[in-house]
Amino acid sequence: MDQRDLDVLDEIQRRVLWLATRIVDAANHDRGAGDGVKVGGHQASSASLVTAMTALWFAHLNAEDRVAVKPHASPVFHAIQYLLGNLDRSYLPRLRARGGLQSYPSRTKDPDEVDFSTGSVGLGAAAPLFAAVTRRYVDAHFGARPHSRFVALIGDAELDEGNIWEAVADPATTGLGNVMWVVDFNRQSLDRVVPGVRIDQWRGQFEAAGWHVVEVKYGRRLAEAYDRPGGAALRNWIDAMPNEQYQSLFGLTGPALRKQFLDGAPEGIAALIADVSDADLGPLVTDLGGHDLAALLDAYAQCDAVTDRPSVVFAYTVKGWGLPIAGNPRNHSALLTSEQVDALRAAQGLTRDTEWDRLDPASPAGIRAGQRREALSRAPRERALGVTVPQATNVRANKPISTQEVFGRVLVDLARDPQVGRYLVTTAPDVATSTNLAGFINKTGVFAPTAQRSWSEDRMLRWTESPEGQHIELGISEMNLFLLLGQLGLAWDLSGQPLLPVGTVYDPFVLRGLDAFLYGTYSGARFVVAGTPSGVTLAPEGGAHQSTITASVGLELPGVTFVEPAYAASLDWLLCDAFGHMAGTVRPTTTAVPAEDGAYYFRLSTRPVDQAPFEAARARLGDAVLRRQVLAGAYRLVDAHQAYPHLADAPTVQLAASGAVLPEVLAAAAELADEGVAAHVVDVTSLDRLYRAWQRTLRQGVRTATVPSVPGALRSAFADRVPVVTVHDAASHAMAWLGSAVGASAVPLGVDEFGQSGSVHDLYDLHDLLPGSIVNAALAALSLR
Ligand SMILES: Cc1ncc(C[n+]2csc(CCOP(=O)(O)OP(=O)(O)O)c2C)c(N)n1
Ligand SMILES: [Mg+2]
Repeated sequence: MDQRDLDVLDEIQRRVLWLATRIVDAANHDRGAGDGVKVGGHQASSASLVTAMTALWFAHLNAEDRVAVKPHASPVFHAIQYLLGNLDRSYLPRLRARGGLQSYPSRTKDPDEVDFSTGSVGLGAAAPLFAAVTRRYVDAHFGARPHSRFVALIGDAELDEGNIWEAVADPATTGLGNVMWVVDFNRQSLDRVVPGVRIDQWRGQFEAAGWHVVEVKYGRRLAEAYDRPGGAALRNWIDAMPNEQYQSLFGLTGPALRKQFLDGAPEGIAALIADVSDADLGPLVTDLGGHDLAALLDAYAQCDAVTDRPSVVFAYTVKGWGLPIAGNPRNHSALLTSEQVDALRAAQGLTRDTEWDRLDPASPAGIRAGQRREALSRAPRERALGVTVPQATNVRANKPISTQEVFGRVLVDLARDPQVGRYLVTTAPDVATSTNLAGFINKTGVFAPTAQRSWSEDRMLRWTESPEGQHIELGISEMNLFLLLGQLGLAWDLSGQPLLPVGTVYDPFVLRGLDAFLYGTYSGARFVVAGTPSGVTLAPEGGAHQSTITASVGLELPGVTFVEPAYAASLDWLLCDAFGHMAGTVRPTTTAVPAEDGAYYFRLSTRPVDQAPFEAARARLGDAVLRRQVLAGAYRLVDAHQAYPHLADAPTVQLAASGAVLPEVLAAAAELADEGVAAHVVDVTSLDRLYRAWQRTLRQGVRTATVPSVPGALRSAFADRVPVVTVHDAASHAMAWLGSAVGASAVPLGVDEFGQSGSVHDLYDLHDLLPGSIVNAALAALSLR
């Protein structure tokens, strides 16, 4: 790239800086009087990345490359998309407005094409690494895709997030030469100038994990000064200076700047800068490489040349570069005053009439933008897999069996399916065998970029590692699990191949990965995750492994369908249906279930459960009706009036339960019958679908001021206005709403304390989940009426 090209890029980056700054300014100052809540936006954090991002989009990236943008640099991203012609001008004054540009880049909400959502720092940063893991898998299984580079633009304080290092350290992410992280190394976080010089520690951590590290520390002015006689001493002094002192220079000029710069400096430094004028001193000593286009492009090229491992570029930058707030320790959410914005506009040669203009298409900068727009345009990608997933597998259970075991068997059976099998990919954070993925692993093998020799023979588990394997094993990091699931679930877009990803995790540790779970679903990823075993039913495992709030988490997470079946056939149907939704090919029999587009969370158990009651319900309702109700979220497992005709006129209750506690609930119903109370038993297979159905009709009523109807899923399983006992191996709160939904009093039973070790019976006793307690709860519900 010659000087003329660099000058064009420099002109472009000045415009990017202006637009990014003005986008935030307009959000705060141009829109009508607000509601007292600050609008916000990050002019300083944006300015910091202007050079690195201009170099990427206007000189370095190819159409197939994918980039995660530091959340608070979203104005820079949108400014660039606007200059490229990919964003309508009407959006520019609408940062942080409803339907406008999102505060942080969003795949699903922004009007221009965002590759990775970001916002929760650390997660978006790691996402491209897992997208590259996914690409390596896709290339090995489905043929090489056009080459992509996966880039992350990361704030330096993001490196304080542990998930970054979990991702870097995992063997599954090694050797990915198509990954480049660019660290916006401005030495400032939100609150402060970060103390100490941390680069040596970070460099060591990356290198220990096998990464290629590049530092872009100084710009050309300083590089030239270092080449002069005595330059080495100057460099040593700047290198050794504490961050806080260095950052303080940005706010100073003239003799004050010189004095501060020399404070603590060794003998001779003053003489070295004696011939630098006061006016030139600031630009000289703050001349950092992260604002030197040529130095950055050179660093990117160095990363391209290293193809056997990921690269990280430490780009030394100035937070607030080019703005009056540069380097100010309190600049994180500082906004320029209107006068300062006016001055910046004037310095750009722009007026109020021309301030939002694109680059003149006839100018060299405008021509470059036009060329880059073409070079970066991509063909649309297909989301649907387009294969037919069966409604059920061949898995049969004729003895007591746990849902965890059925889950493993269904996956093995689907792995044999000629259409579906090859798209399945499983992953687990070191719990594959203890969550029943062994059968699948035996059948399909473990994924490794190159075939590995197996050193031990184990007939129960053949751990064969090769590029054909369909299980990706992770170290114990639930963050990594959900980050990988999220990226496998976006493979249709980021790697041009839809997949059917499945992850397993001990249910309590869903919470450990929760922010990454949310990240994946916020990004619109489709995957299945099984939390197993769950609740206190994993009894001897004890309190530290018992999950109680996960049912509520599953119920409440948007973009996630939460299911908790108890019986083998219902799990089989639900899992096949989930894959059908993910493949984009759900058949008409499941129209009772509204359109779902996202992830599925199966909460499972290791408790073997007798299947006979389910078969009795199947005989009573018929296969088709039962399946439809199971998918809709609930069915009547026992109809008291059919089971106990002599109780036709007796007081009636309904016992609603999910998952492993159903045997106790059935026993309670039998006891109640002995006491002359008719108790229906409702198996709630998906609390989530049921709740959504209820909410839909309620909201419809609220919005249209009409009387809400009772949704079909509730009507077919529950009796209207009949008292309810809910029984759940989870916080009692999750099911408590069912009382209002059926219009009757309710007594919710569940686990609301930390648990301890014991047998299932011991723990059910401790938490009032035994039949005797359920009977008493039913009598209480009847008397509350
Ligand atoms: C998980 C999480 N915690 C906290 C925040 C709030 N936050 C946003 S930016 C930021 C500081 C980031 O500093 P750095 O990464 O160095 O970015 P800079 O603005 O300096 O470029 C913080 C604490 C967040 N967005 N996400
Ligand atoms: Mg920073």
